[in-house]
Amino acid sequence: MSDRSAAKPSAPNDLRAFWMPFTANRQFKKAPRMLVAAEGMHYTTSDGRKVLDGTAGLWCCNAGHCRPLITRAIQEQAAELDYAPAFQMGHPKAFELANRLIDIAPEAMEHAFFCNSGSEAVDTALKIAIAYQRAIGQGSRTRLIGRERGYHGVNFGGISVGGIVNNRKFFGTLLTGVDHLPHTHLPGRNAFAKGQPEHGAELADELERIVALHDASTVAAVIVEPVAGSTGVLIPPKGYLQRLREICTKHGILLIFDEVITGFGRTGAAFAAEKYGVVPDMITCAKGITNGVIPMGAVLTTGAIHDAFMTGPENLIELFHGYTYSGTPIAAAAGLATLDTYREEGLFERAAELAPYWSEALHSLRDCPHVIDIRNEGLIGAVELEPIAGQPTARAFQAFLDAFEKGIMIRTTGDTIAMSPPLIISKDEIDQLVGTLRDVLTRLK
Ligand code: PXG
Repeated sequence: MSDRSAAKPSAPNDLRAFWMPFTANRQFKKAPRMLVAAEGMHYTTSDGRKVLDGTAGLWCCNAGHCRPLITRAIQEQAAELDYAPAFQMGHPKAFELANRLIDIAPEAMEHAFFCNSGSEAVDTALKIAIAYQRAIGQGSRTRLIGRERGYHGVNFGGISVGGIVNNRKFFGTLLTGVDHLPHTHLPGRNAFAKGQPEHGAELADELERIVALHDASTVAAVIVEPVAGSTGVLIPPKGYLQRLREICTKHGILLIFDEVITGFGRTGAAFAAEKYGVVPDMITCAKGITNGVIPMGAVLTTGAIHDAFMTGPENLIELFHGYTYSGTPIAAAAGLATLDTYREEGLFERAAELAPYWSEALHSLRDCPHVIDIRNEGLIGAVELEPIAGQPTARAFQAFLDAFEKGIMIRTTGDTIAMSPPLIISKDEIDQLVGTLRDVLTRLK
C-alpha cells in the first residue's frame, strides 16, 4: 500500500481522483467553480467572491446557510451520542423527529420511516407499497406507475418509475412491471401561466387507460412529484392532482407524492399536499428535512399502511428494510433544529407571503431575448429558453456560467433555468437575482 501511495502522491489541488456526480467532469476540472464558505443567502467562492444563492444549494437549504441552531445541534450531538445502532435499538431524537414531522404533515400521515436521501426515500416507498398490498391480501398488485419526465432519484426503483431518458437509458432494463403517465408540460396552451396552469387536468385520466390495460388488480401504486422539479419545473394543472387521487382511490391504488423538493415550505406550505389540498397515502421527503446539512430522507405513511404490517407475532420484524443510517442521531438532531428554525422564523408562511412578489419579478423577464416560457409556484421559478439549433442545453448552461460570474447561483436543466432560493430571501435579493438574470439573458447569444 505504501509503495502505491508513494508512486501516486496526492496533491491538495489535484482534482483527478474525485469522480463528480451529475457533472461534466472534464469541463469542470478545466475551469473549476469552488465554493469554500456560506452564510445566510450567500456562498463564498475560492477567489473570495460572494454569490447569491438562487437555488438553496440543490433545493435543500431552505433556511439559508450555516444557521446557528442547526450548526450547534450537530456539534452537540456529535459530542454526546455520535451513533446508535438503527436496528433493534433506538435513541430519543429519532422518535422526536418522527413526531415533529407528523405534526407538520397532512393529518392522514401518522408514521415516518427514515433513510438518507431522496433516492432512498423513493425506493423505500415503492417497496412499502408493494409489501403493503401483499400484507392486505392484494399480492397481485405489484405494478408501479410513474410519469414521463418524472425524477425520483437515481436508484433502480426511482429511475424505473422516473421518466428522464438520460437517467434511464444507460442502465439496462430497470424494474419490470412499470408504466408511465404522460407528463403535464403543455407549452402551447399554458405558456407564461402564473402558478397552476389552467389546462391539462384531463391528463390524469390517462391513469384510467393504463389501469384498464393492466387491470387494477395488478397495480400497487402511482408516484408523482406534485411539482416536477428536475425536469424543468412543471406546475400541476388545476384539478390534475385531485383527479389522480380520485382514480387511485377508486381502484385501490396507493398514491405517493414525491415531495423531496416540494417539502418544507418550498410551495408556501409545509408540503405540497397541503398546498393543493390533496392527501396522498405516502410522502417521500429529504433535502429540507435537515436544511440539506446532513443527509437524511423519510417516507411518511398513513396509519392504515403502517398498521397493515403490525400483525403476526410481536417478536418478528415487520418490514425487512432499513439502513445503517436510518435516523442516525446527528441527522435527527439536525432535523429537529431545522424544524425549530422553520417554525421560529415562520419560514413556510414567509414563502407564501413572498410568492406573489416572486411571481411578478420572474414574469417581468418575459420580454427578455430567448425566453419562451416562465413558470412559478411558491418560491420556485423557471425560465425556459429557446434552445440554440442543434445544441440543446448550451444556451441555458452559458446563462448559468455567466450568472455565476455576475454573482448569482442558478440551476439549469435542459434549456430551462430553475430557481428555488432559500425561504429567507428578501425582496431586495429577489430584485438582485432577477435583475442579474435579466442582464445575463440580454447579453446571451
Ligand atoms: N425525488 C425528487 C422529486 C427529487 O427532486 C430525488 C428524489 C432524489 O434525491 P437525492 O437526495 O437522492 O438526490 C430528488 C432530487 C435539480 C436537482 O437541480 C434536483 C434533485 C437533486 C439534484 C439536483 O433539479 N432532486
